[in-house]
Amino acid sequence: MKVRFVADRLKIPYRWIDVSVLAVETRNPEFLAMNPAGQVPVVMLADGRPLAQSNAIMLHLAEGSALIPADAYERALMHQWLFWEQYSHETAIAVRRFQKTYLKMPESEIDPSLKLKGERALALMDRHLINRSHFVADHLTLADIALVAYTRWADEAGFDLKDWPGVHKWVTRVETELELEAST
Ligand SMILES: N[C@@H](CCC(=O)N[C@@H](CS)C(=O)NCC(=O)O)C(=O)O
Repeated sequence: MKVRFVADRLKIPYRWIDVSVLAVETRNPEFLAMNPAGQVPVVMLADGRPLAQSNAIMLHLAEGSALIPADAYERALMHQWLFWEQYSHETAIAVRRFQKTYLKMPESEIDPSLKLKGERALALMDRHLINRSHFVADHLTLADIALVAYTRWADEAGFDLKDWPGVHKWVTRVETELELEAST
């Protein structure tokens, strides 16, 4: 969805192809030729070159746009959040959501450390958002888009965003900016 949000925001035309992880379509030879890691998302650029990893794709699509701050320090801060999202956020909230919602695993079978890790991530975001409208600078950047993608579905991962009101408010703001249907 991060890739789609950026493409829609920047009015970049695309053809969307659903690939089912559950049906193991990510292991087809044609898919592996595009991304040997066997993961979505992957894009095929207009010239036929593939690119994987959601944040790498966003960075490529958004080059030269207002979604990437012009100021070098602000740009570095945006990267700081993108790296953090991959290591400390997605690995807890997205993984729990996948296990609960798609694999339908009972709570007792889910690694309990994922809950704690997700709560820590949401608490850190909540603290950061005190007196801030966005993660970096005072406008929408890729940091917001990367973080909102799974945060807006945190309830499906077993987190109630009402416990982190700053995050909840920010999700609503970013959803409005991206013209998304409200998730909460
Ligand atoms: N860090 C990667 C994570 C990609 C990822 O984990 N994709 C999952 C679905 S959300 C997937 O394709 N899993 C299939 C698999 O690993 O076999 C990114 O942000 O693009």
